[in-house]
Amino acid sequence: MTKNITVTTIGLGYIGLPTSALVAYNGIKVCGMDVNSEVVNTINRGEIHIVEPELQKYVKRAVENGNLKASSQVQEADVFLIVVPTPFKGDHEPDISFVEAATLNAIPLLKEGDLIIIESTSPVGTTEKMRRLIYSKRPELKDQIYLAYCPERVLPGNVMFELVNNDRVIGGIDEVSTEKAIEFYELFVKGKLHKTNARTAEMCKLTENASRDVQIAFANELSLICDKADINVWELIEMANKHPRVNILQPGCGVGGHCIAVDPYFIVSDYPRESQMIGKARETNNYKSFWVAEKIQNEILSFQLKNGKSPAVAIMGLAFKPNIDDLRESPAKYIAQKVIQNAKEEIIYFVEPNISDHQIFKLSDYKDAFNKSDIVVFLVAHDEFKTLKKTDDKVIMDFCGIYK
Ligand code: SAJ
Repeated sequence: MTKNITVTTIGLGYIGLPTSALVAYNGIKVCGMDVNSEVVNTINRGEIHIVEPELQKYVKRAVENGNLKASSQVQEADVFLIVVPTPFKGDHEPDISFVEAATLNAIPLLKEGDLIIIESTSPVGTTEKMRRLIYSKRPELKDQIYLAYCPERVLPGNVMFELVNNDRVIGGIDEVSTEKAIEFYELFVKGKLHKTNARTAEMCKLTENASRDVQIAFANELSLICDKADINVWELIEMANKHPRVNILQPGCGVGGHCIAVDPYFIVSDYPRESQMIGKARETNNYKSFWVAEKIQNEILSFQLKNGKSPAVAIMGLAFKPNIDDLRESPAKYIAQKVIQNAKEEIIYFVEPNISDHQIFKLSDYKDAFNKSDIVVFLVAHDEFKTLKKTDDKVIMDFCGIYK
């Protein structure tokens, strides 16, 4: 495959836009499609609608040299990349309707020799389903096109680096599709490209995130045990990790984001009997947030009983993980909401140094909130918080290891 191809990406979000920009940056003509016309206009001005380091530079350059344009319509191309969300429907069942809609949009434009790649996180069997859908509408294309699944595995905040340097797992519906997809990624990926089949590639993405979820659940479970056993969980984990074959992750106030707290359900939903541990890990990580909210409530009550007045409380951190501005599916945000719901007379300061304002939470400066509060609750281990000195006149509730 040469760089003389044309690419259409369907979906210009957190993965679709960086991927489109990177491919275009490498000298390939890309037309990105998004249903949101504001997103389309923003990109065509060379600007971006998401927060991601380095992305602006790539988009600006690619739009200016004419290799990247955005459109509300799917355009004809040699390679179609489907990078749309797969949310939930009902009780944590994966909803692949966006992947289906994207495929249906591309179908009338397909021609012999085209390559279609699905990158959206998808339940096992989705790529085969899309093959059936394509052939049902265009039977003459049977065995004339290539179709593969290749999950993204980039970490928000480091996307532009990881898109180039991470290894990729690529699984076609047949060997020749796998080969074609490998040729495509070779045009812009430096990491190794690993061949497999579509079902394994689909499950691989779900497995990666479920594996991390299970490991975090283990750490969170330990934190509950240690709370009862009067042991410092951070010290315990540090000590246990001195063993050459033990590597325990960190407990926190729950698991958030749009991937790790979501993808394991795609396995549980399709294989409920077999996925006991994966399902239990989801429960444990969700329970941890509930437990933290209860702990805060109890601490507020005991302060009132002891001092005959309501405390001032600082809720430190709202993002779903340290040093980012992303509040989607954030356990800290859930806990903050619980604290508001239960609040009576106490003053509550909400702190999130990575954003300037929020619709629900009136935000305070982190040093001010810390100094003015009787109870300080650390929910997210943002770097700023680590500079605050512990004092004996405050109750410190450290759920994310600020002072570990
Ligand atoms: N967390 C802990 N303890 C830890 C590590 C994380 O409580 O020791 C929590 C975080 O605070 C956060 C959640 O887990 O709430 C998820 O954070 P993360 O940094 O583990 O992962 P994400 O969601 O930012 O990105 C993950 C990555 N997957 C894996 O590491 C297996 C990334 O590579 C994927 O591309 C991304 O999901 C995705 O898009 O699927």
